[in-house]
Amino acid sequence: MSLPVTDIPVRGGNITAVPPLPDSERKPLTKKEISADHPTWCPGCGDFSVLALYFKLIEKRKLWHEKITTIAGIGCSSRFPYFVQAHGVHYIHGRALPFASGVSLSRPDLHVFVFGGDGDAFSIGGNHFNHTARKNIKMTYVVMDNWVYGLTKKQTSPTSPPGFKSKTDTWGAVDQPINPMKQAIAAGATFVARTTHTNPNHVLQMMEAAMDHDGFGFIECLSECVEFYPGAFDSSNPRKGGAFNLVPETHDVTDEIAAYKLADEPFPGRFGIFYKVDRPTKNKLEAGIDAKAQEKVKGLKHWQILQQNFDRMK
Ligand SMILES: Cc1ncc(C[n+]2csc(CCOP(=O)(O)OP(=O)(O)O)c2C)c(N)n1
Ligand code: SF4
Ligand SMILES: [Mg+2]
Repeated sequence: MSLPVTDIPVRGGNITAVPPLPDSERKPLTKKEISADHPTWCPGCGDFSVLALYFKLIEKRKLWHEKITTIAGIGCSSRFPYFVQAHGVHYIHGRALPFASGVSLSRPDLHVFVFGGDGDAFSIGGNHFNHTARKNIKMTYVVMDNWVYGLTKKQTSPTSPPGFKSKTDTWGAVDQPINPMKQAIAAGATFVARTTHTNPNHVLQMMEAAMDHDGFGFIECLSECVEFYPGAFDSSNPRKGGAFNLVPETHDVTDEIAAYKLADEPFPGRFGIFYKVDRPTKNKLEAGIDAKAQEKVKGLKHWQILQQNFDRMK
């Protein structure tokens, strides 16, 4: 559906908004049109492949600039939005999800993609992860898990395995690591999947499935930090003598306990969708409240209702 040509008043005159072509006539964005700055990641970093697959997703699914937003916190992986020529935010460390929640709830027409690292997601942002998951706010969250803080040059992360030697654990990590899959399921995420940067087709498949899910879609994507944790995921990579085992076809994705059991398998474990259930999103629940309130205020605009409330407080 094309919009009418409109004049938008600006200082010094009007500008004419040209109506967009109908979706059916628009061409998918090309990589050239969606890539921004040259990524500053180390050569060989796993994050490159995740970015390349995001571009592929945008092209394949005909996602145009005005339909999506790309949000991240802080970290090497969180530099993501810099490299995407689209609306996006490089936000505060660990706070990408609350920001993304605001965007998702206020702009249900957008698809919100969030990218970040294991530290950003489970350390400083751990609290936000749990709450965004339980609220089932519609978005796709890809955690590029490299088992280390890359940007700050090798500290232990919440997913680093015991014994990992880093600047914060010179004798080797002693703490029990977080299992991102179990964490996501327990927190109430309604879509939980696992993939690895060394299998591009699988990454794309998981991103598409998460995007199509109506709710909080979480993907743990193993993404090697070749600088500070080289070889971490070799045992999951058939090209390095490892094993890439898919979730068994018989697995029931709505069975929470079965999903837990899959998540409990020792590394390299399984890849694919562990858990997927339908539960109303906060977006839908709030829209319902809003619609009921609208009936009472007889078509007032949101800002007018706010104004009324402020006036009452005077
Ligand atoms: C409030 C705050 N605390 C600490 C930092 C320092 N810091 C920046 S990135 C980061 C960890 C990044 O690790 P991760 O999220 O795993 O991303 P990676 O670099 O590994 O992709 C830390 C501790 C910061 N920028 N802001
Ligand atoms: S430090 Fe590690 S995570 Fe960061 S860009 Fe380099 S390889 Fe990637
Ligand atoms: Mg990391």
